Amino acid sequence: MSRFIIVSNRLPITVKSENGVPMLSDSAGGLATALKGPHSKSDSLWIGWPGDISRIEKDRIHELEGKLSEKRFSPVYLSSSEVNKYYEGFSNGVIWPLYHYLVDKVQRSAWADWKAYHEVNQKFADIIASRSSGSDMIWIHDYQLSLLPGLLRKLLPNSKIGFFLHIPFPSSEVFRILPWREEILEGMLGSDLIGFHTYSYLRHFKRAVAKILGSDEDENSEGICINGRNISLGVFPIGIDVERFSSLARKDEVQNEIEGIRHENPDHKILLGVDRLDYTKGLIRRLMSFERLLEREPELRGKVKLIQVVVPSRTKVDSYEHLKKEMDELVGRINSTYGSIKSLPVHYLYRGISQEHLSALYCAADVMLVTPVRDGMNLVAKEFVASRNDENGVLILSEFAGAADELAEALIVNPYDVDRLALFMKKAILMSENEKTSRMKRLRERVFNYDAFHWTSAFVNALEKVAMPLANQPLVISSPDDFEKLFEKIKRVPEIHLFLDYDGTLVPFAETPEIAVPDKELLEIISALSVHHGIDLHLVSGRTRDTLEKWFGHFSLSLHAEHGFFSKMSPESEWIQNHHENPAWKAMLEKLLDEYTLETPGSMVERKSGGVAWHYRMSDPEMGVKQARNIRKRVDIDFQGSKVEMFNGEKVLEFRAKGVNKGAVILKTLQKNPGSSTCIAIGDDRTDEDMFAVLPPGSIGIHVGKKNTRAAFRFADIACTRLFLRKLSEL
Ligand code: GDG
Repeated sequence: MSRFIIVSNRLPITVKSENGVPMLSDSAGGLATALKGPHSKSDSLWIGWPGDISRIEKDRIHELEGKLSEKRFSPVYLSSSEVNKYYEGFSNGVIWPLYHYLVDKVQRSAWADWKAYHEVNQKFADIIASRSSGSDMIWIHDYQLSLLPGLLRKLLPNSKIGFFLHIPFPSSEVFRILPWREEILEGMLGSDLIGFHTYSYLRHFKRAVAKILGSDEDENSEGICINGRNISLGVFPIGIDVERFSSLARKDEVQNEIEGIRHENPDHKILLGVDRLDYTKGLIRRLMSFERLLEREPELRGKVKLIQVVVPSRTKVDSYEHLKKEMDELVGRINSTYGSIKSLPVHYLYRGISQEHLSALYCAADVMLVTPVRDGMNLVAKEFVASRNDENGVLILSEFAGAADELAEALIVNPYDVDRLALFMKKAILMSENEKTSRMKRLRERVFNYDAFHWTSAFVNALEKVAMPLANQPLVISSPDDFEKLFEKIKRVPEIHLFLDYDGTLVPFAETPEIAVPDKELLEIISALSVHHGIDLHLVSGRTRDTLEKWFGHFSLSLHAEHGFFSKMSPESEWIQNHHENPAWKAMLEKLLDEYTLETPGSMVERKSGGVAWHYRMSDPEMGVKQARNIRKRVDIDFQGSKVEMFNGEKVLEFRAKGVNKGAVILKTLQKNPGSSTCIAIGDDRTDEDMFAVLPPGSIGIHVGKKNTRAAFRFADIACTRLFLRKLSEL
């Protein structure tokens, strides 16, 4: 029976030991809250690390497991070395700073923890696979587990896998710093659906895939097509449990505490910050702005105070220890300069506080400061809004927090601009009651409508809808055993017509077409096939006659140049032109393509007799795709009625006379050889699909690579094609 499985680095509980007896307490984090609903309502399983259990006595572990299992939690135990390397090291020392654009905070020593990161992701994959029915819906969370979808896909090909990234996905310019960028992207792409908080994170991801893995960037599509699979991408901004925060704020105990906070300095305006100690949170710049406010606005001195709660975290890491020291010094400087015997401008609490206390602070604040230099979403901003049943209070929100995309009625600031942030603090303090209420009303509407439960159901519904993987997918052929099965099909046939594409099928793509010269190994394979009595060999390429002649003219085979515009059936015969249209459009088209080539660095025009091609392999991928689209639009209009056909190849836009295509080459061959109709066609791009489309029954179509195809079989790469052809020549 299939189930819903949630996977996160940490289980949403804390394990404590009371005299060696394991005790569980629920954690109130954002993720735990958001997923509490679906986890309690369904028969789901939640898999993750239960935290440090070293204090639990060995013979009590089964008791712990019983308690976990009652809550449908399934533990992944991690050793202290695994926690140090996978979690503290690679996740928090490399990915965390890099994805938050803080490249100088990347810990050089944690670079070496990649191996442990990979191993722990594999450990999660093995444990999930052992607990899965094989067709479950699995929702994986966050950057600690970015390899997991890919590893799991190999073990559970029929499961639906969703992945949500809770932190930003950075610009591809920053992401590509990572030496393991391919592995991380391929890991995430094992999913069927990948969710992000904002559209810009999604764009960055798509761009990184195009740039690093070389997929075509299709702006019109919401997803990515790679490895023969479609992966959906979506924007799902996380919400909070609004009712919990709103009702907490109404509790008597909280109301009393609000009175207490206000009573302490009744004429003071309160600015509030609540953050985990982290360099992403913009704490130093926030304090500097507050200092600037006091420096520039003497009349506010003694009338404003900043309450800053900082929750200790990652205390053993140098950069965090340094940040703590900087904070202490800055708070000391501000308080000693602007404080008085009666009051201090900064109230700095370096500890976690209770939910009730937090709620009281949210309600007592005149201004909430959420000014991270980078933050995936930031839940504090939403919790503040949900707590303000009085529709009062001003939210100052960094434009670099994901929440800024949703909470437009906040005062949106650049946290790096210390002067301006100080000005915004003043603006917020002096804001009229009317303006505060009207802004807060709108903020509350948004936060209440898109709450935690909306977030969960939006993601789960989208995951339910994504196409089931592997239906109608070509069979992957990878080993000599697999070849044997194919050979069984053709062994009894007297003659095989073998149609081979060249670029991307027999040789890898080179930066420019002229570099992709056949190597010694390939020439040996072609030579062996060409002398085989049972094989009628055809090379069907988009290349020109001259090139094919130069490289393969001396072999006993048929050459088809420019997608079949010209053919040469043997070394002795002449080239024949299969189509007799005079391409009147060609000169005009070449002129147009020359113009685009000038505007598009890295692009080039390839002139052929029957057509022309515009290559953009070497261009910036986004620009190349955009310019190709512009060219298509121009051609659609300017060449209406011309007998020109255009299509996208592998980073190339091809133009040729209508009716010329590789499929026509196969049809002509079969016409000449009625009765013996077994064909093998091997190719990698869109032009080869024309061959697969016309293959008669009993034939074999093989796509090389990772694209969607109508071929029934797939080779992973060129090495596989070559191995197959070598074995075929030995039959
Ligand atoms: C990741 C992303 C994204 C803080 N101090 C106290 C306290 N808190 C609670 C807040 C809030 C949470 O911690 C912090 O919110 P974040 O948004 O930073 O959440 P994280 O899970 O740390 O971070 C982030 C989030 O995932 C969700 O996708 O928004 O961008 O980095 O809930 O209330 N709670 C209590 N005492 C405190 O002193 N009780």
